[in-house]
This record gives sequence, structure tokens and C-alpha cells, in this order.
Amino acid sequence: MRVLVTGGAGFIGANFVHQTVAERPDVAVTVLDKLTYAGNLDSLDPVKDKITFVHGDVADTALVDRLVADTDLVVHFAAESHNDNSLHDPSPFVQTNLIGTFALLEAVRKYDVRYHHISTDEVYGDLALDDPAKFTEATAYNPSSPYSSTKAGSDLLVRAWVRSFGVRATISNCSNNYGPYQHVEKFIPRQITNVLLGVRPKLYGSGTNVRDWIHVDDHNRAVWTIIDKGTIGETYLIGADGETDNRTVVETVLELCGKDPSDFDFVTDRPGHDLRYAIDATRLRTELGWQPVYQDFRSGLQATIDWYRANEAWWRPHKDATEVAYSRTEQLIQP
Ligand code: NAD
Ligand code: TDX
Repeated sequence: MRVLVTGGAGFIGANFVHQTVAERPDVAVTVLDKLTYAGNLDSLDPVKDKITFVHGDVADTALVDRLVADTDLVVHFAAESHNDNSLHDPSPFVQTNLIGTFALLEAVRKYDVRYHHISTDEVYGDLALDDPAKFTEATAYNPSSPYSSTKAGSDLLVRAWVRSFGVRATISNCSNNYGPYQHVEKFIPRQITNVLLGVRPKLYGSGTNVRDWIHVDDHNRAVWTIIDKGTIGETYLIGADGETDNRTVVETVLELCGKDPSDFDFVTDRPGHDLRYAIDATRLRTELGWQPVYQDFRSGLQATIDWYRANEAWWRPHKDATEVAYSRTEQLIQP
């Protein structure tokens, strides 16, 4: 089977490529990636002799047409993925997340190629902290940020291309991922690398916001499960019951690094900051038989800290520029 993985030099896509090369010797992987600030070829170094890498843009219709004509499956990870960036400059989010998805959909439609669309739980907006509800496949779309609204729009394009043109597509909406190769702009790697460098972690607002953490390998195994067993045209939510508030995450990182768990700072909150995400993955578990391997967030976090400690050469070149960008808008506040 030939698979075109878009965004394969990013966090989740690179882990998907590693897992696929290790566990599916019958699959030939081609990665299409623009290598934006978030893409890193070093993340593919361990598998570089076993895959084909194409440097290019998912919105480049001629290139996408040529690559899709020559594949059996497209798994579309490529996106602008950081909420904070989308608040400063939404333009690349509209271009890549909407126009890029449109280009892929037109190509898979033309060549009748199976397509899996990677999306996020943020398309559903947020939940109150004390609400017993979780997101399900039936929850109405209500995105908050430029990032999540462009992801929601891209999901809707996929649904329309399934219904109007018979495109053979599935969609997955996953909760917050953690694990190796995640860019240091994101919450968990930012705080781990801060602590490793002796810098105090930074919590937005009151630190009470809740995210539903899942290990990236569990996300990617769920994606393969949906490709193997999912029903065309359907959406599946992916989550591992990992609800944790941000303050607890920071305290746990500090503790696992042997530091004082209260040694962090509060900084200005993200505008429009979603309060809580929570996924009900019953459908994926019962209909398709998927279960997460990483059931214990604390041990998954420990393994992730160990990875960042052992792979400073991977993240150190990107750390200073990331922190300079944050320092332009971030200010210390009292709790
Ligand atoms: P990332 O920012 O780490 O990686 C994105 C990759 O896409 C990079 O390699 C980048 O170079 C590439 N890219 C960006 N624009 C491109 C373009 N126009 N053409 C080709 N390549 C381009 O993102 P991630 O965290 O790995 O997220 C991957 C996907 O998973 C995204 O679609 C995101 O919305 C979704 N998702 C992420 C999470 C999470 O917690 N990180 C959770 C749920 C869903
Ligand atoms: O320094 C920080 N301090 C802080 O308190 C950063 C970077 C973040 N935060 C908070 C904001 C969020 O409540 O931590 C939480 C997680 O933040 P991010 O890592 O930026 O993730 P989030 O905005 O929740 O979105 C992530 O999950 C869903 C991914 O970036 C998206 O691509 C995915 O769709």
C-alpha cells in the first residue's frame, strides 16, 4: 500500500511515520511537507532511508495532483497548528488549513483515492469546568479561535466532498497530544524545556483550564484503526480519558524533574482561551475496538521528559526564538 502523509515532518505526522515504518512493512510512505517553522527534517532522520520525502505545499495543486495520482491513501496531518500564532496572524491558517485541504480533496476526488482527515476536538468549542458532559460525534461545531475555525471549516469541506462527490473519506477529531518531537512552542514541551534550562514554567491565566491529554502513539494507532476498520463518511473522536488542569501538569513536570512543584509563574491569559476539552471516545472503543496503551499520564509524561532530556540537540536550536516571540506579548501576573 502506498501512503501519502502530509505534514509528516511535524509532531504527530513524524510519529505516525515512525510507527508506520516500524509496524507496517507492507506500507510505502511518501511525506509531503512544506517545512514551515514547525516542520523539522531531523524528526524523520531515523527513518530517512525507508521513506520518500517531498518538500512542498499542500496548497500547490499541480504537485498535489501528481502525488495523489500515485498513491492509495492520503493521511492529511499538515496544518498550521498553534492557537497562539493564529491570534497574531490568521492568514497562513486560512491558506493551509482551508485551501490546502481543498487542494487535497479535489485530487482524491479526481483519482478516487482513500483519504483520512486529521482534526481536533477544538472544533467543538469548549466545556464548562464543572460540566459532566464530554464531546461526542454528535456535538455541534462551535470553534473559538482562528486555528480551530479553520480546522472546523476543513472538516466541513471533507463532509461535503463525501456527500456531494462520493469521496472515500473518514475524519478523526483528537484531543491534546503529548510525546516526543513536539515543537517547544506547545504547552508541555515548553514547560519541560524551561525546567531543563532552569527557567520557571509559564501558566496562562489562573492555570485552571483543562485539556484531555493523549499520548501521540495512541492517537496514531487510532488513526490506523479508523483507516483499517472505519466506515467511509464517518467521524470518530479520539481521546484517552486524560483530563488534567494546566496547573497540575506544570506541578507534575516540576516534581518529576526533582524541582519544587510551586516554582512556576502565572502570565497573561490567551485571549478567548477555551476552558475545557473532554472527549467521549466510546464509539472508537466499542465499534472499532481501539484502546490506549498509555493509561497513566504521569508515566507517559516521565517518558516524554526523558526524551527531551536525551534529545536537547533536537529542540535547543528552536527554543530561544520561541521564547523571544512569547516575550513580546506575555507579562507576569499575580495568581
Ligand atoms: P505541527 O505544527 O507540529 O506540524 C505541522 C506540519 O505541517 C509541519 O511539519 C509543517 O511543516 C507542515 N505544514 C504546515 N503547512 C504546510 C503546507 N502548507 N504544506 C505542507 N506542509 C505543511 O502540528 P501537529 O501538532 O503535528 O498537528 C498535526 C495535525 O494534527 C494538525 O492537523 C492538527 O490540527 C491536528 N491535531 C493536533 C493535536 C495536537 O495536540 N497537537 C491534537 C488534535 C489534532
Ligand atoms: O506556555 C503556555 N502556558 C499555558 O498555560 C502554553 C504554550 C499554553 N498554556 C495553556 C493553554 C492551553 O490551555 O496550556 C494549554 C495547552 O496549550 P497548547 O499546547 O497551546 O494547546 P491547545 O491550545 O490546547 O491546542 C492543542 O491541542 C489541540 C494543539 O496545539 C492543537 O493543534 C490541537 O488541535
